[in-house]
Amino acid sequence: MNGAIKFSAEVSAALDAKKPIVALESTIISHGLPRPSNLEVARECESIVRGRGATPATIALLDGVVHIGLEVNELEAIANRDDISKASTRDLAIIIASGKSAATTVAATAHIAALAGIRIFATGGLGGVHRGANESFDESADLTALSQLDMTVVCAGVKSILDVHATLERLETLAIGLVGYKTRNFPGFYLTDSGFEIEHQVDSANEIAAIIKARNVVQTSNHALIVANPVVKEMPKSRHDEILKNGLANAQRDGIDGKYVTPYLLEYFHTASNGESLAINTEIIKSNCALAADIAVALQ
Ligand code: PSU
Ligand code: MN
Repeated sequence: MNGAIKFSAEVSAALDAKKPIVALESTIISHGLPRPSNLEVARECESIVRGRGATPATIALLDGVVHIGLEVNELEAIANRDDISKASTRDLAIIIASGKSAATTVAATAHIAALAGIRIFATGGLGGVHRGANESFDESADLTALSQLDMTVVCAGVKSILDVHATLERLETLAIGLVGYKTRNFPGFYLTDSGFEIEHQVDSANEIAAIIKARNVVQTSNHALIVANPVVKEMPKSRHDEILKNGLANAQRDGIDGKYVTPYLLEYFHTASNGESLAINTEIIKSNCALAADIAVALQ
């Protein structure tokens, strides 16, 4: 690829040797977690992936260059610099051409990972259909991106700030595959169970690897596969629902919309729960990184 794309030494070596690689997104670092936890979690995620025999490829844009795999100072920049915007797929070329910097969402990260031939991706919770989307039309570009990419995404379902039922319907329409990891209850990010069922349960990384191979045989791999991995220790539902209600009301009061809604609500959760949601979010990401690495290794 050309000069607008740079691989880290580690990712470049792994690609050459055809070793298992896991893509990691950066919006969660810049806009989903507060400093200084964001950098700590980003580093831990990378080391979890390495510890299970795969190579982490954290993806972001720095000063007009797409980075696939970040060096130590680059990961710090994504966590700590104030000029890191939030880029979805449509923003990529604009950020590159203007020499700016941005963290990549699930949509943008999956797009770049697929370009590089990376097929496994770990995140926290997917974007989806927002509550009130029938009026606001706010549906994450994560869904459209995943409807057209060969990617297996490990996540704790979709964020509980969303309209989960509408999001599940959209996943079906968009032919995005969905399996529950050791569960048939669709996880709700901070909650282990969103209240909706999943048809298919898998119980091991090997089973998921077999599905990925079968996707190639029947050529459904041009749409993503979601592996929904529930968090072990959830937030008490009554507290969750209370915080969410207040967060949504505050967002409306403050006129928050578009790409700012999700970071606003996550930040609201972290503050209002006195860090409880932060601890859960951290567990979610770490556990998803571990499973994604196991899948990448099982695929070899
Ligand atoms: N998962 C998390 N924290 C996050 C995100 C996911 O635990 O911050 C990010 C992802 O980058 C996802 C984005 O793509 O939130 C969704 O934003 P939106 O709803 O604006 O599409
Ligand atoms: Mn949106």
